[in-house]
Amino acid sequence: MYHRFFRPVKTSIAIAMLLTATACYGAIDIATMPRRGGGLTDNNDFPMVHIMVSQSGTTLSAMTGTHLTPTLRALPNGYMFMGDASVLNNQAYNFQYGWSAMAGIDVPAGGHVSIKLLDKSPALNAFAGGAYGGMMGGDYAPIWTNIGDTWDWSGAMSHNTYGVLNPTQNNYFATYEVYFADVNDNAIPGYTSANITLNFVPEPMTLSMFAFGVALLKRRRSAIMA
Ligand SMILES: [Cu+2]
Repeated sequence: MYHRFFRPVKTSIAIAMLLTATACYGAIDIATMPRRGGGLTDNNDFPMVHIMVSQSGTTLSAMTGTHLTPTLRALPNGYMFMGDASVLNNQAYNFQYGWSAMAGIDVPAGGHVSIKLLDKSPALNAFAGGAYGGMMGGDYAPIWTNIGDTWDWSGAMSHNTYGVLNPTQNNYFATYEVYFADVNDNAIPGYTSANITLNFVPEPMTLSMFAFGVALLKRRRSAIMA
């Protein structure tokens, strides 16, 4: 008798949890700004991860300053981005990675530094996010949409924003070639380019909270059927 009484009660709690989560999508959202570490993180807690580009003779090099792998985090329910940053709504995002020039880069006359996408996880999106998530000139225009796409780097510290809609993988990556380019983005002969791969991991919480609710509901349902 004890178990027969409590099983339906627990089932209704699980259903209530799911209904509450669903109802949140219909509520009025609070506008907020993108944060370096994604989600609603404090910028002070999530350092910049610089991709340091340097030159030795005619050879370019690129390496990340730390081995920290940025985490893609979505906004919690009840928050949203406005204006240009609204492209990030519903995406787990991060802009800790930033291109940064080391002293001694000597751009050939008439050239610039171009960064070409060589490969990426198909679901990984990139947006021209400016140094601090749109507050310093970024317009969140999609960049590096297709393999082979180039993005012209000014040489100033640039933190583009990365995002994935409803992440399903344990990690995401993008591989780039950094090279001296002419006005047509063709490589200027006589120089050696640098390749760099950026890695990301998604925060599991947003997905697992929902999955947990569904799993709980399924478990209770099968318990009742048994
Ligand atoms: Cu930076």
